[in-house]
Amino acid sequence: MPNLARTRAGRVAGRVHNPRMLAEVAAGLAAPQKELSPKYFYDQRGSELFEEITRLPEYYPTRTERALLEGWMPELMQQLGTRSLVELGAGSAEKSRIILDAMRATGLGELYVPIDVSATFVSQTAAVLRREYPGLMVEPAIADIAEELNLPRRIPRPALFAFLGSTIGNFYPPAAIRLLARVRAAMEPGDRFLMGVDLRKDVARIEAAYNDSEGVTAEFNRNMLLVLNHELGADFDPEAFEHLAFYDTVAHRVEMHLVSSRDQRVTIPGLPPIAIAKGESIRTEISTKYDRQSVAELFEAAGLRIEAWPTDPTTPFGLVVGAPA
Ligand code: SAH
Ligand code: AVI
Repeated sequence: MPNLARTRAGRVAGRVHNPRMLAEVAAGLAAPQKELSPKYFYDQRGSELFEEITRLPEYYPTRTERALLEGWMPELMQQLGTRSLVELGAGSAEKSRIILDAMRATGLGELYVPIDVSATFVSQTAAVLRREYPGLMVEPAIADIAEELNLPRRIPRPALFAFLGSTIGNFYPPAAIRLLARVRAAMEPGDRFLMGVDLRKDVARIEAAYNDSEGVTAEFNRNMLLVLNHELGADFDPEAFEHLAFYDTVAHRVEMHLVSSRDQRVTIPGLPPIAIAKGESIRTEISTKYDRQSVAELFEAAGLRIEAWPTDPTTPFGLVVGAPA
């Protein structure tokens, strides 16, 4: 089965049965630089920790993006006449409400499709939104967007596809291009794509956002090991790993790692024991930072073009509107 959320249900008679996740984790931990996908951050606790991150003083992206959306959505929605909002990686849909409000104000909004790998979280979000927006159809889709979008069959058009929060930056370029090409393939004439991108800026400011003083990001990072313990029956000791986040000025991205504080051996049922040396790390996330040129290159490779980019020079974040090329 292609996505984490579906496989998460896969416990058979008390035994873990999640072959796809197991294979992915096995490959990642066998690589010279051990690596796990950031999609494994987001169980219920991980999603809550991310929400906490968005409220931290150091984590500027969320509040900056929100201000841009507030300033710009009413006019954009008037222009586009959007009937459906399809949102990738929607999470709690906190900022999506700004788009939904603007869509409601036009009187044209019919459908909201929040897509997320975090099944319980997105189902809760959908239930809350149905109460907040009577008259709006809310049809959540559970999908690993690296693999599929799992869209409903009927989507009233024109639709706005949205991918907020700079989550695109958590995908390596080939995967990011495949994902955007998938969005492009789902678009019809008149549809638009709205993407939030965190922009290159002062390194100290970026690094502070991923090394907050309250240690919430560190807890979010370690939570991935608890997800593996729960889903795969692994025996990671999160306390035996230190949070590390730094900015790579050549690749223009933050890297998050978990660094082993001692020589240790981890057991995951179905795999040979995994030796992790003191000081060795597991990379858990990249968070790429963009400029206009790098976004244009991604879009071009995916068959999209930049139609509008309403940043102002003082904001360290971009909201890009894309259209089929
Ligand atoms: N859009 C929200 C949430 C961002 S957090 C915001 O801007 O604040 C990233 C969200 O993407 C989480 O809800 C997470 O569950 C989801 N996500 C991460 N990787 C994913 C994947 N591969 N497929 C689907 N959803 C994913
Ligand atoms: C979801 N994503 C865009 C966040 C980011 O900034 O890359 C996840 C995150 N990782 C650490 N803090 C927040």
